[in-house]
Amino acid sequence: MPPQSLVPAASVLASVKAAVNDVYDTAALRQLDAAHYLHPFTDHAALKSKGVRVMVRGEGIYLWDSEGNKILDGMSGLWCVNVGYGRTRISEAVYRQMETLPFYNSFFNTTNIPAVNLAALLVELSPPQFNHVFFTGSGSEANDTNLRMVRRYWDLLGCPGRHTIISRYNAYHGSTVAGSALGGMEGMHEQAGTLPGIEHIGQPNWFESGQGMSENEFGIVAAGWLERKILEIGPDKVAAFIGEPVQGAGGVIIPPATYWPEIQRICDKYGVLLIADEVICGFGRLGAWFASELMQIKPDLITFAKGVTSGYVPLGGVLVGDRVAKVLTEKGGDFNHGFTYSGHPVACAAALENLRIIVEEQLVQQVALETGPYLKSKFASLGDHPLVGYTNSLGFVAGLNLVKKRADKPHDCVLFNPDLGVGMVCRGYMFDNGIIMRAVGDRMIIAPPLVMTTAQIDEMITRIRSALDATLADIRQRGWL
Ligand code: PXG
Repeated sequence: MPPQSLVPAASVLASVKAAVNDVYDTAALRQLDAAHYLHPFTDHAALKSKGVRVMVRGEGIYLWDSEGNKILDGMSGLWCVNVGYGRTRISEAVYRQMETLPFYNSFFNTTNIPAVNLAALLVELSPPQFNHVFFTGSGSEANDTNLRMVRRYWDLLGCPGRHTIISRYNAYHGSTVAGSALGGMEGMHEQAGTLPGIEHIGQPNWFESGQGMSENEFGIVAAGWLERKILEIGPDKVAAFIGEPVQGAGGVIIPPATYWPEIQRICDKYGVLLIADEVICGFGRLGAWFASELMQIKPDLITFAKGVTSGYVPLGGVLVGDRVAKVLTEKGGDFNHGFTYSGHPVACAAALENLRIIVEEQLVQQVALETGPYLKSKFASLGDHPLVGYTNSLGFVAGLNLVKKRADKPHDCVLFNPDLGVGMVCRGYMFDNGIIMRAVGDRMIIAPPLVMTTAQIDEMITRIRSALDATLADIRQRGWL
């Protein structure tokens, strides 16, 4: 008799039915999901009553669910499927690597070929101060690495008191203990607490906080909050400042042009390391290989993940600039940090093929010069809708604020009571209109795959407009207007 523990596993496997002609048993899948699968960032009681949407297939910029609905993916999965779905080249590269060497670690004086090649390629694609890469399995782990690395850097320089990292409210830097503490999400801090030695300043959100100022005036004011915080803590205690060039999960907050150069000036003035979290912004998302180039900053560390593999296989890491790498590599001693899957050969093989596609299809140039500007003008045209108070975009991210009453000046718009959840209502209509658009409060955001064509942008804007019309009709009926 086999041990009892083998029996249930075998019975579950036997009961999982394959789809026949693309017809899925959605009810059964929903039931199993509700019974066993704890989803990230999810209210499970609410999810159980609604039931999940089961995604089964992707091709280009489109997804299909188990009920046969075709949906335009305006969010690239979760800000990551930059080259679109169904790229056989990546799956073949992964298959080849799995057949050759599915895994070996990078500890104990060993390495593997895809990791070496990927490190070299990332150095070639990144700004000139970067000559080293540390691999992780995710963006969260990469930001944990940043925290460990900058503290190690200052310790090696004989400044062990210089451990504080300054971040921003409403930032997202991941969901590990360090990632959530580095981030500035209230809901996460309430549940996970923060960590000693991490401080937060305000975000450069002109729509929310820039009343009475031009965007550029506000950019200088918001950057000034960093200087104030450094002086409050004491410059000899501040290790680094971390920020997303454009905040993603916080609602596509595109800072004024004056913000980042002023942040750089302040970091330089006090010798504070600058960390650009480019988990979303990197690999062409904003129309440059790295957003730091666009923002005219020279970070010491860049966090990456998502677009490096277009999400086909998990991979993250940190680009380590010369200032930090020199101290880490020359001062000697172990840096006691790393993960089983640091430099995973299969993930690195996926990244290499993904980056090859981005280079060969000139997707970064396409977003910078053709489709990004096209998206900008089309997205801005939504600004005449009675529900839309403010739109902006950069490269292939864009956002619009739903307002109760629109006005010519964004700050004169009347906002909805946030407790109504107008954004969530609108998100539902987006789904119904065959497009995935994310709601962050009452701000609706997109980050489409970089392969999206101008004709597909037209289709996306048409779908968004219909969903806005449906939202307007609904909330009128509810008496919210
Ligand atoms: N930094 C940034 C800037 C991110 O956007 C992470 C770090 C963490 O990466 P991992 O791979 O550990 O998830 C992210 C992730 C959202 C949403 O709601 C965004 C992310 C993750 C989950 C949800 O927009 N970004």
